[in-house]
Parts: sequence; C-alpha cells; structure tokens
Amino acid sequence: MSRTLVICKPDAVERGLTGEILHRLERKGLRLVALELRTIDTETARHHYAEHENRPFFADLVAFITRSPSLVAVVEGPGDDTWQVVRILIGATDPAQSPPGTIRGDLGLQVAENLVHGSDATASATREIALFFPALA
Ligand code: 3AN
Repeated sequence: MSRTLVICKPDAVERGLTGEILHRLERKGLRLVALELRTIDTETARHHYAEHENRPFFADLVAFITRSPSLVAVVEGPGDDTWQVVRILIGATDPAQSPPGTIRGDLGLQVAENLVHGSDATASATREIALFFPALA
C-alpha cells in the first residue's frame, strides 16, 4: 500500500469539478484517507512549490493556489506507486497537450489553471502529506 497527495486546485473548486475528479480517483479503486476543503496559506504554498521558486511563474503560481479554497486529499492504493497511478489519471502538466481520458485532458485548457495536483514521486508524496496532514506523517 502507498499514499499520495492530491489537490483539487482553486479552479477545480470554483468550476464545481471536485466531485468529478474524486469520482475518477475512486472509480479507479483508490481510497480516500483524508479530505479537507482548505484555503492554502501563502507560507504553505511557497513550501509546497519550493522547487519552482526561481521560475518566472512562481509568484503567479502561489497567488493562484491561495486565491480561494482547494480540496486537499490523501489517497491510498494497493501498490508502491500510488503517486504514479494518480499522475497517469491526471495527465500532462499542460491540459492542452494532455490526452482525452485524463482529468486535465478532458476538463482543462490552460497550464496555469490545470485543476489538480498529484505528488510526482514517492519522496514528494511523503513530504507533501507531512506538509498538509502532519497527523498522517
Ligand atoms: P505538475 O503539476 O504536472 O507536476 P509541475 O510540477 O511542473 O507540473 O508544475 C507545477 C505547477 O506549476 C503546475 N501544476 C502549473 O500550475 C504550474 N506551471 C508549470 N509550468 C508552468 C508554466 N509554464 N506557466 C505557468 N504555470 C506553470
């Protein structure tokens, strides 16, 4: 079994797509372990996206993820690679390049508003779960 962090970002909540996104994860067979509607604060956002600190879009990324509530979740699957299962369901970073059948490919158009975050490695999942749900670390 392994766990990963999923964030239905502000655009997903604003557009009323959280049910659709959770439905896709649950239909796949993943189990919800934690789920919270939360407005992410700036400090947490800066930590979460620390690897992008020097990118030109960093300020916009932090402003976006903190602008209104996100639905933050931890999901669990039977294998060692739940983070990867979720990333495959999510699709490519740019929704315009993401194939039909993926969350971003079916529901999004812009890279800056790409609906959903999923941890990108086992180590990231561990770090991100500890950041958002310290009680689960
Ligand atoms: P992913 O979310 O697919 O792991 P990352 O980690 O490369 O993608 O990027 C994190 C977030 O930064 C993306 N979800 C997106 O919101 C934003 N982002 C990435 N690249 C760009 C870009 N070129 N312009 C604007 N925002 C971007």
